[in-house]
Amino acid sequence: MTQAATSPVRVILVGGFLGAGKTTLLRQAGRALAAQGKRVGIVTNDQAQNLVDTELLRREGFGVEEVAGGCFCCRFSDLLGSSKRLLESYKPDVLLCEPVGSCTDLAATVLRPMQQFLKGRLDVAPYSVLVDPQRLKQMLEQGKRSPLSDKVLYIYNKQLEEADLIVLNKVDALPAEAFEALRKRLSDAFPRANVLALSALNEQGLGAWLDAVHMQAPAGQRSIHVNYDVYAEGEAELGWLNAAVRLRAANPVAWKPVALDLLKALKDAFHERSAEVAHVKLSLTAPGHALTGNLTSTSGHPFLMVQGTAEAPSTEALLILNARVQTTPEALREAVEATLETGLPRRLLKEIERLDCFSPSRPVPEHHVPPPEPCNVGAENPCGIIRDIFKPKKKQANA
Ligand SMILES: Nc1nc2c(ncn2[C@@H]2O[C@H](COP(=O)(O)OP(=O)(O)O)[C@@H](O)[C@H]2O)c(=O)[nH]1
Ligand SMILES: [Mg+2]
Repeated sequence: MTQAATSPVRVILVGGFLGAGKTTLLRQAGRALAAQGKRVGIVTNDQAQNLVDTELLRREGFGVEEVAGGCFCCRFSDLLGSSKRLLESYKPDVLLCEPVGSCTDLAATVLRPMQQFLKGRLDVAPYSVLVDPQRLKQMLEQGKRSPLSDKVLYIYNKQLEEADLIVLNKVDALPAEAFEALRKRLSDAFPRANVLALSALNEQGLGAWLDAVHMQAPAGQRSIHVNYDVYAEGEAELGWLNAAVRLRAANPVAWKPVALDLLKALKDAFHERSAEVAHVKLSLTAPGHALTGNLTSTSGHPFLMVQGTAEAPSTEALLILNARVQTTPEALREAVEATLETGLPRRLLKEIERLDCFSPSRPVPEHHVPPPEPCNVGAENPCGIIRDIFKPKKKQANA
């Protein structure tokens, strides 16, 4: 008996800078697809173990695999292994993938290799890159005083250059006029990409995005010029910390205020040290209780929130903390260790079960597949940073 041929599974990669809303979009898209009766597999990615996102998405009931210890491009074999495992054991109808938020050049190092190595089994969707409008607005308004360094902004720019779809997220977070002005600037600056507006959090525009990533359109075909020295230096300017801390108390504790106070204390600690937060994320889990907290900048009006269930107080919880902050690993570790002492109630006993702190090492992709048709995006400005891209183009001087 011959086996019926199965159609390839659509794989949807969602990139974009740290804190832009990738995991939120994957979660909401996963829920919407599951409501249509589809099985949703997800591959998450981090430079270290103990990723809050993985735990959060597993809690939702999706089939989740994690590629840890390096980004998708440097751990492509692991990504391939995880995707195959999900395809064979979980049998998803759709596969969603979230690369690390400081990565770029993914069309050449992840999307095209995936298409090549899993030909006939996976079908790569147009590549979406998410943008946080507040972060973008801050960069444009503050110019050279922008808290993120030029090399980090270089990565930010490269991420946008290679997008098939630029998704301006958090439409709920800005007045409509300001949001529309940003959307127009993105369209003008990146004319090759389709720019969509979305609120991943409240699902505004989610249907239109899902339609766009299910269209048969060119995916990951852009060739961009990436200067790997600048890219590596940009990533190295970000301190990365993942920690797992067991918290115990003699009497039951209500964990929500604990999570909120800890995030506030971390924000103050980074502010005092002039260290710009790219994204600090925490989860607190106790029996029947799961909270997630986020902080997506230090300066301006930091976006700080804690979501989750508030069940009966308990005497023990596991805190997982992921911090990506523009500072050295040593300074990051010092700030976090000090804040775990001062920002948590004194009556809590803290046991650090694991703490990894480093800055990402130079990206060395396993594969680099050129596009079918070469194009020269960024070649004229190989070290361009996001600010420059939005500057009005100078008229050519007459000779
Ligand atoms: N207001 C608002 N917040 C959002 C939206 N999407 C994500 N966020 C918040 O942005 C923060 C970072 O989101 P996350 O999905 O973890 O970002 P990631 O680092 O790109 O995966 C979280 O606090 C989210 O709740 C949105 O559409 N509107
Ligand atoms: Mg995430």
